[in-house]
Amino acid sequence: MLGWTQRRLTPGFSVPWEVSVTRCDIVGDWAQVEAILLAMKALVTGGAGFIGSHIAERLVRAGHSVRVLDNFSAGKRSNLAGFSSDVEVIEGDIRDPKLLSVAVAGCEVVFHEAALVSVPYSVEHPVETHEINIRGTLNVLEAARAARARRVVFASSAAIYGDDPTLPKSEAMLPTPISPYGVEKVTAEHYLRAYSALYGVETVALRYFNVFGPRQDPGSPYSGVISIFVDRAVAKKGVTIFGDGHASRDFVFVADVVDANLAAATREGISGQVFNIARGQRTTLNELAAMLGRIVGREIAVTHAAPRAGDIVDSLADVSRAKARLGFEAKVGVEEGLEELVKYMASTPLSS
Ligand code: UD2
Repeated sequence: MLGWTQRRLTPGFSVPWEVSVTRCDIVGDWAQVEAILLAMKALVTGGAGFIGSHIAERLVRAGHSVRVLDNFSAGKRSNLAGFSSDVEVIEGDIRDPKLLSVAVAGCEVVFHEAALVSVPYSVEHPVETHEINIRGTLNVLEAARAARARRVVFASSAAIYGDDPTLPKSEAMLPTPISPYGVEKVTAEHYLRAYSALYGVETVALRYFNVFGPRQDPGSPYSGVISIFVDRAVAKKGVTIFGDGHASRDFVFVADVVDANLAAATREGISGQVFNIARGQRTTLNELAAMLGRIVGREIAVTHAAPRAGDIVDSLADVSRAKARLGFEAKVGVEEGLEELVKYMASTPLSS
């Protein structure tokens, strides 16, 4: 494993992390020197989870130094397979401020993905999810402030929009969350903005819409609809659609969400801001089942059940702010992402 203060960009080319370009005696390749200067040390909280592990992997592949903090409640070591020797893994909880100060030490950017992500779970356990999603985020911000980290990029959620029927959802709308989870995410956003204004920690919040892709766990009743549908389709089973199937979501592929995170970590002049992260297109559940059928070459049997309590009907993001200020635009179409996910799920046995 590469040491924390020593990293290698190419075999045989290694420099101590702290070396500044004016002091370093690397001769020759300026592209390499530039890469060193642009490389960052990053902490990914929840870095063994679905989205966090994709962020960690992309950072590693781009030559950055990556530390992952995860309590492995939902995260899996198998999500780090393939690049685990290039990340430093700390097992622990964002509810532990002392551990966080160790985890953030020396990091320039923190990608804060750790959370209890289930809306229904937050409805059942609001005090527990408050502790993790609000107090835990405050702990991350405090650790970032103490460690003089440059920027915190936060995983917020479309849940902050609640059941406001206005479409598309724009960042200018007043948040009206209807679940503890939505309240927690918007509260955390307020903390981020305050930290940006008060303490000089740059902060950016990304409101994820319905993210899908490899490593999303299909195994719980709280799992994302696409992970459940693909898992069942690959196993040649039918799916259950809650409601008449006209409900729609703005699905966005996880690789695009990683792009958004990298832009949020590096763009200047966006501290204290929030951004919708989505494709800006709706797909209905019926369309999803039909698309999946085309991909697996077999019609998917659909059973309709009563709509899930608390579900919103339609979700669609206004993505113009992310495009204008982050330079972010989702590239992967829903069908293309589904194809990739089908291939992944067909070739990957479920692991715990
Ligand atoms: C997503 C996020 C959630 C929060 C919320 C904000 C996921 C997993 N959850 O919740 O964290 O950010 O957006 O609005 O991304 N459905 C079926 N059959 C199934 C499973 C689901 O029909 O087997 C339906 C479900 O009733 C809903 C739609 O699919 O109408 C999407 O459900 P979901 O759980 O994937 O995501 P959502 O939008 O409730």
